[in-house]
Amino acid sequence: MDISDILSVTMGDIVEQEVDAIVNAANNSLLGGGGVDGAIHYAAGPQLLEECRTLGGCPTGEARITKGYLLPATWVIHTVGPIWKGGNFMEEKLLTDAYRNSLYLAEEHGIRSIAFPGISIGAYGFPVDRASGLAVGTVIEHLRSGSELEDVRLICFNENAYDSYSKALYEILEHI
Ligand code: AR6
Repeated sequence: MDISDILSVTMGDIVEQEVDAIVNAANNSLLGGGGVDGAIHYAAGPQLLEECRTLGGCPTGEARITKGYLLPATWVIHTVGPIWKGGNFMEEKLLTDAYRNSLYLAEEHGIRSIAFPGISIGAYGFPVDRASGLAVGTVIEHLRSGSELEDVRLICFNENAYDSYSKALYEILEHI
């Protein structure tokens, strides 16, 4: 298996991705918000919020799945990244958990293609260079442990994020 055939870093809007599942960087309520969460709810339509109301929220680092409604994606995997509080509050473990639990949930639902935003790097303030290394490292570890995923996209919304996630991917691929 060649990781670089499966994992990619691209600039784009996650709501436009034609994949089995997109991941939402949500909050503990799962009842919507700003940033990518707001964009996903807007594009999916009000039925997404109706289904989210039935879920009873989501602890930080865990993930929940709903349908994609008006999105091109069939599913939305909602995960909650940590709020950055300086680095001593399990932020790195919780961000790793958010990626890992989203990937597990995807495998459980037979999902083959998935797109992630930069979880926690917006309103939640996680330093981009640390977040990108953790994101890429966690996805690669998952892909190497018997995954059925064929297409994993890390979608960046600005050039700064794009540079950081591409660099992390390049550096990790060079060392495996
Ligand atoms: N497609 C891809 N990436 C996007 C899009 C988009 N359409 N829109 C924004 N981003 P954030 P967080 C990028 O703040 O840090 C919400 O209010 C954005 O540029 O959306 O995990 C939730 O309800 C940034 O790089 O998520 C929570 O309360 C990245 O997505 C809180 O924000 C994540 O930024 C979660 O904060």
